[in-house]
Amino acid sequence: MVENATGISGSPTGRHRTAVIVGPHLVGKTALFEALLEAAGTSVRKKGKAAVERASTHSLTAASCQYLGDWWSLIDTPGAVDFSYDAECALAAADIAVVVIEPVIERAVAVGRLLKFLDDRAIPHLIVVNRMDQATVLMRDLIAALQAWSTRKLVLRQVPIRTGDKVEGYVDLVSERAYRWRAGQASDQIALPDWMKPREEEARSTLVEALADFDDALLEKLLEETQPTKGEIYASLQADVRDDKLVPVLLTAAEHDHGIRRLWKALRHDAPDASVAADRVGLEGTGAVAQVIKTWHQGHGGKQSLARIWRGPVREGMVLGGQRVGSLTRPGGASKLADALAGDIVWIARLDQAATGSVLADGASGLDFPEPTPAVFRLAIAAENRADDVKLSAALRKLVEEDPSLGLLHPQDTGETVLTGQGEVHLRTAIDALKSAFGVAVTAQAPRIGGRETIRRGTKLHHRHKRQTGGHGQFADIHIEVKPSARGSGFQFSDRIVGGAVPKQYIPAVEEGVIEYLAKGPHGYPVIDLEVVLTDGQFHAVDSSDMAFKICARGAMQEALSACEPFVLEPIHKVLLTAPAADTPKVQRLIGARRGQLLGFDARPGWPGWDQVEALLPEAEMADLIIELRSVTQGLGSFTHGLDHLAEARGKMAAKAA
Ligand SMILES: Nc1nc2c(ncn2[C@@H]2O[C@H](COP(=O)(O)OP(=O)(O)OP(=O)(O)O)[C@@H](O)[C@H]2O)c(=O)[nH]1
Ligand SMILES: [Mg+2]
Repeated sequence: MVENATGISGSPTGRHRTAVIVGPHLVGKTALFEALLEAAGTSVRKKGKAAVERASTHSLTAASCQYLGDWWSLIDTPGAVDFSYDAECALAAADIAVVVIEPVIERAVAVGRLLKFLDDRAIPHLIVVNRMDQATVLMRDLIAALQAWSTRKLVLRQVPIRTGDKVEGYVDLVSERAYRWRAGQASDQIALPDWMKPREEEARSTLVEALADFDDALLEKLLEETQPTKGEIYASLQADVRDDKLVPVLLTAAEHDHGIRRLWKALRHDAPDASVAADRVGLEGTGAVAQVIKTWHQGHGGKQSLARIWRGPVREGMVLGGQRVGSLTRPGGASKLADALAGDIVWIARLDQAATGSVLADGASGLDFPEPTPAVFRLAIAAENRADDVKLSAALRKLVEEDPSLGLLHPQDTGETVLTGQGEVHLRTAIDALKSAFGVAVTAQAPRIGGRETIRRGTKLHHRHKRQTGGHGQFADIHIEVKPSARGSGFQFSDRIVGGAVPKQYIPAVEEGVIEYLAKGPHGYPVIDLEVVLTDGQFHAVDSSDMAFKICARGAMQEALSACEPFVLEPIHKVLLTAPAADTPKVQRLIGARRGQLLGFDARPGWPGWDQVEALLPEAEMADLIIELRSVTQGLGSFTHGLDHLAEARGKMAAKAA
């Protein structure tokens, strides 16, 4: 059976919109996703599965459904910071974002980065305060705390009705109707309790005044002390959400299906049409355009790409941007889709060239895609079985294509394959996928540090290489002078040979031997910042050769270095740490505890409420930096870094070397 774009049941309108559910870790996003689908008659809940068993989300999940005749794609995203790039990819496809939070004032900060992401891109959004069954805070205090993290006006759309400490239902501030929640069912309309009236009126005027800020007609009415009609309020709210001027705040308890229908109605009414998102992202050109928000390599199933259709129709068999479009299905849909239209989210089979973020279009589309944040955690990996090496590199390529917030490095110094990403869980999950999806078992460990070594003092030395083994012998004899040189000067070689003591033709061989030796000094690291001078020597007319002088130079260097007090240099990085301003002292302490040198701190440009701290930190102290940084910043701190200079190792590296 083939579905067409207008669907198969109900009396569909042909409208298709995408709501992306985002928010911090464990606030109940997946519970809300499931509750919304359940209320739309598309259950994905696993029968008998206890709520506590629900796994933390590691990857975006899409589903499609109809609600009151409209098509919807819902995308659930991970809240864990390790997987935040998936949420950003999903938001690239959003007509509206549903930002889920918990009713805890201290956790308001956790949504700051996300609200900034939405504000920077002007993505229309609602805020849903979930876990209202456990709420003890006053909503106005919560909104005030959240407001610090948003440049848009946040306004309550509902106020809770409490009996004692318990929230039993809500008053809708536009319709002024009161409801009592019932588990798994539509709420009961009840009479608005008298004692609630003053609070309801206050919250309603806050809402209407917020709307009047962007609506002159409404403002005029308020000034004339005329009550705007419900229709006017609805229209004003809809326009402000569409234009991302204002953010309504709704209340749910997803685990108990409370507030779900109210949320559906808000989405249905206030989520803008697909054309609004197309304008926002700057869609250009003509003809069909699809954007891949995530690809998956699925073994025998081949590659599957989840794509937003920006301009339709997209059909199986058409060639778009040089790629043949495979079969189309809606997420969760069993049957193929004949044609996909703007606003739709579909699985496209076998787009061989596509990666996460790819745009399929003939000609320019004007679309871009969020860049992953720079990696903050790395592990050196190797196939458990050397025979899997080729399989491993192919699998790694595919993983990075699926998730560009992973990365691969091949540092020359250490020869390791280093997997980089957004945190330990991120990399462990990738390593599990290497095994489960690609059949490659790998070992993982902290990457080796690319150290160097140098010398504290110089020496002069005479070394002779002489061997008589049948036929030709080997003979070379040199005098060298080894001197430390300035940090950063690298290595210089020169000679002061006079009278052909070492014939010119052999001098390059001496230099080669020295360079070969310097690749791995007494501590096992490349030796730098020294000068070697060939001052004198002897040769033999028959037995001398390039090889003999090279071996002689290596031997001379080995002997010389042991007299030069070699020591290890470790890489020091310049690190820029970012965190909510309240956590800055903790970040500074962390730098101190890691042999770091604080360079300064400042307000983070463009990030109200955030600070940045600049410091110098030994690379050896950075392997688990993100873990501790997150633990002292409610998971919100992050950093970027780059090699600054080399300095004498004092920590683990120096100890290991001794
Ligand atoms: N009391 C209560 N618990 C809830 C509610 N919604 C979700 N939970 C519980 O909170 C826990 C986390 O819920 P999830 O839906 O997995 O949270 P999430 O936001 O998807 O988490 P991540 O995907 O890891 O970011 C689960 O144990 C849920 O049963 C709610 O409204 N009330
Ligand atoms: Mg989840």
